[in-house]
Amino acid sequence: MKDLIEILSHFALVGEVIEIKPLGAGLINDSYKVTTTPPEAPDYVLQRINHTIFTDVEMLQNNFYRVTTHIRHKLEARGETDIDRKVLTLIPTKDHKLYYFDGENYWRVLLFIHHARSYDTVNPQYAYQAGRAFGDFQAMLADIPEELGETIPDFHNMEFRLQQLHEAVAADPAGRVGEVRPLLDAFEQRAHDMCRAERLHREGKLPKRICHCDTKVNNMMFDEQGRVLCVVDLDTVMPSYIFSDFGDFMRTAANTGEEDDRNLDRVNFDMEIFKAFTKGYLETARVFLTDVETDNLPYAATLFPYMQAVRFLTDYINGDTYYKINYPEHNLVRTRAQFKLLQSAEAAGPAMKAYIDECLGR
Ligand code: GN1
Ligand code: MG
Repeated sequence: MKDLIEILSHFALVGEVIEIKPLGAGLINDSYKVTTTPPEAPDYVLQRINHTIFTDVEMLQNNFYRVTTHIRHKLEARGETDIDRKVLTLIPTKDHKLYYFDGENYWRVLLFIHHARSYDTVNPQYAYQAGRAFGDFQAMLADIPEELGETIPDFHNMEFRLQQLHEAVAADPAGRVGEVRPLLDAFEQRAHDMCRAERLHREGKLPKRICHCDTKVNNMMFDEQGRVLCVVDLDTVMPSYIFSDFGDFMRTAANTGEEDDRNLDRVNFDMEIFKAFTKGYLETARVFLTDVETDNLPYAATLFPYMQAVRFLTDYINGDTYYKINYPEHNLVRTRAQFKLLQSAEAAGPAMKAYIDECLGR
């Protein structure tokens, strides 16, 4: 607490800090809620940036600043009110920098959004709203003037993720490859088809756009009336295929079980959530989407459970060096749950296509 206060003293805060407590359950950064006095003074979120994952903190924070400033201007132009709750606000340091480096760690401060909450599961009504919000997020960023950097190069590049898996298997540093052979075989069978996005991109048929790239359902804030306020967790906002945002939302929200469910019977692809999100997403995003993009939305819904399964399994084989784990086989349990979700999404492919055609009136 004392150290955190020292860190906060470098930022241009209003009010005096009276409480700092851990916030949220992200797998990557550490976050704290910072309460200040007097009560009218804003509260903040202090975050320690995981710079082993986001190695270029300068680029990360520049992207963050550009994206939030661009969205803020769009909201102002639309005449929106209460804008501080509808887009994240970075608080600079006293020497006008976007982060503070204490010699060991990188820190940033954001304005805390009051009376907002996120959910780990959503009903169709919320999914519809989230679809509209993520489509709108992409639409607002479609004309951002500067080129954004890739904060994690090849983040959602399926060919690259498979290559990482192959390297892990070849090295087998934790001696775990033997026990996961059947999973590896199942992943190999699908590898070619799952790399379709990279092929389409190379053929010039699929653009990269500014995407959120971590559209987990809990990265969306709702107000007390259940209306979407804003999208949070902007570290991975970067150029990608729109499949990233569509697919990762489905992966997390359209799963009837948990991301790390041990009971695979609970894990299934929920078509009601798919329909609700897709309807909202197409309403705000169809103005800029191409046919190749819309035709491949069912593929995106399978790509992300697959990619996440590959990433979890790679980390398991590497001896759990990337994701925070709660018990030794956690990454393997996560892998199996994502694989089950993939199989369920694959089975729903024709129904997904039919629904998209219906939405687009074709
Ligand atoms: C990580 O930290 P969190 O939970 O928002 C990861 C995502 C994964 C997700 C899996 C930078 O996100 O890509 O989909 O875990 N973020 C990074 O739960 O790797
Ligand atoms: Mg998150």
